[in-house]
Formats: sequence, C-alpha cells, structure tokens
Amino acid sequence: MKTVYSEDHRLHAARMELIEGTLKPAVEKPERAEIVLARIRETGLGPVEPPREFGTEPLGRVHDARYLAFLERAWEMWTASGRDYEALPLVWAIRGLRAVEPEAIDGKLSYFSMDAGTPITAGTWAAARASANVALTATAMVRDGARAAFGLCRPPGHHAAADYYGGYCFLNNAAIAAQWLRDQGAARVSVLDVDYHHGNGTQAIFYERADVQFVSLHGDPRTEYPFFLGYADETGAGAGEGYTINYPMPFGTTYDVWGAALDDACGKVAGYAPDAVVVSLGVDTFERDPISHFKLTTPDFLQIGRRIARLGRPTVFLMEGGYAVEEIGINTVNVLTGFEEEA
Ligand code: OKP
Ligand code: ZN
Repeated sequence: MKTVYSEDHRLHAARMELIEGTLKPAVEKPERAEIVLARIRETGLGPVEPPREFGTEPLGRVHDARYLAFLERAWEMWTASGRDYEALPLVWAIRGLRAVEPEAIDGKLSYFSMDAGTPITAGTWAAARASANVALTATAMVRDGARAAFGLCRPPGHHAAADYYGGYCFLNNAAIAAQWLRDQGAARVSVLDVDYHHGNGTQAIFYERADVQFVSLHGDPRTEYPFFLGYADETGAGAGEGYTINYPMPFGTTYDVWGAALDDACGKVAGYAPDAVVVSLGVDTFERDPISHFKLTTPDFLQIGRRIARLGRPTVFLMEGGYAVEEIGINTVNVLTGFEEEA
C-alpha cells in the first residue's frame, strides 16, 4: 500500500514535556515518524508520496472556528508576551469556574486544552496542518479506489476534540478523515481506534451521530490517561446511541485478551457495514512502550493487520501513538503488512 508522508512534522519538536511531575525530554518526537518511514522503505511496503494541500475547509468541518484561530495564533501571542520557550497551560475551568475564553494567551491556552503535557512550539500549527493533509491525502487514495493507504501522521490526533488540544494532539486527523469521507458521499464510516489511549477527541466529535461509528480498545480510564472518558458505559447519545463502543482493559493486558476484544470490535464494525474504515493506528500497546502498560508483542501486530483486513472494507490507517522508538517502525509496518497478506 501507499504511504503519505511530509517532512513538515519536524516543525513540531518540543524540547521538554511535563510528565509525571517533571519536565522530561519529549517522548512525542520527530524520530518516531522517521523510524516508521525508514522501516517502510526497508520492507518495500509501497511508494511513499507527499501530501496534497486540502486547505482549511475540511478542518472547519470538525473543529470550531475559534479553536482553529487560536491554534494558528497561539505561538505568536505567546512570544509577543515575552516568552521564547514552549507554551504550556497551567489552570483549567474546573467545576464552579467560568468556562469563558480569556483575552490573555495564558488563559486561552487553558481554555482550549485538556492537559499540560502538550507543548505548543513555533512550528506546531504548520506541522499539525501538514499532518491533517497527510491524513486527507491517504483518505483520498482510498476514496479513489485503493484498498488501503497509510497516512504517517505526526503530530497525532485522537485526543483533540472540536475545540481543545491535548495528549500531543492538535487537529483530529481521524475525525477530519472520517468527516471528509462523509462529505465525499460515504453513507457510514467507522473509526477503529487501536491506540493504547482512549481516543476521547474522536469519541466526543461523533458522540451524538449515527453516521460515524467510533470503536476503541484502550487502557482503562480508571487508571490511565485520559482518565475522564473511555468507560464501557459510554455508548453514544441521542441519534448516536449505540454508535460508540469502548473496550477498556487493565494494565498488563496481553494479546489473548486484547485480540479477543479486537475480534468483538471488528464484529461491531462489520455489523455497521461502513463504506470505509479509518484506523487510528497507535502501537503504544507494545510491551516495551515507555508510557503504556499493555503487553502486545511484535508478532501480535501482524495479527492486528490480518484481522482488520478480514473486514473487507476500504481502510485508511492513520498514525497515532507509539513511543518505543526502537520498535515503532517494525510494529507499525507489521500491522500494514499483516493487512496486505490477508487482503
Ligand atoms: C497520546 B497518544 C503517561 C502520561 C501520558 C499523555 C499521553 C498522550 C498519549 N504517564 N501523557 O494517545 O499516544
Ligand atoms: Zn496513545
């Protein structure tokens, strides 16, 4: 299958990230995408192509205009107020406080974010735009008849909602892709999120809709980020009732349990009969991922690809997380080659 890749992801390179109470070198770093790209070239998975420019219209179909305006100007406002290091928020409109957009950039960072672990840098907006174009270009390949395509997105997207960023995500690439497919005439689209973390942003965007199904396998939010979404009793609301399906699993989960959940999830996708499937492909379920707690092994990732292929649907794979830099290439490409073997 073809891969879509842009070097512009390098424009987003945070030095430090607030994690576990300390500033540490960022784990969501450019090497991640470069190692996946190197593995694609090494295995001969298929051609690597640059993204096309889709403009801001497809972003506005998913994200609020005020949020996009904030993202575009955040760095400029941050540096205009005298700072030249990465921007982080520090206070949130928790219960009882007023959720109104402040004037000052420090307040805006808080208003439009969900955590303090997602730095904004000089190139964040450009990199996030390129990442969305990567997703859309891969999606257009599938719309045009390809069985599958891989968007090597960075930064990732699934924690970003209509009007907030977080979890290393700014624009929700999978949601933008799914919405674009709908706007291109697909009747139903499934988003299958296999990243270790719950895709809270994608869920929130489609929660009250029946035209995009959201199915996610992830670390139980009782004990894992993003903590405040991803429970099994979240099943959609209103017209969307029944179209969100969550499989939270405990620390230590191995492929016997995870693969059974994937099998069940694929049954739900097949029952929905989507015109296309968007896979939020995180490989942070890997046993040696530095920030995660599942125990999938390198060969397990081949099985994931094979199972998804058996859905027999046009499929867009979009890169989300995965931080074991040594193995991220082999594990990601294993999903894609597993898919191709079975397709
Ligand atoms: C992004 B993606 C772990 C801190 C986690 C945020 C994780 C974002 C993951 N102790 N901080 O879903 O891979
Ligand atoms: Zn993740």
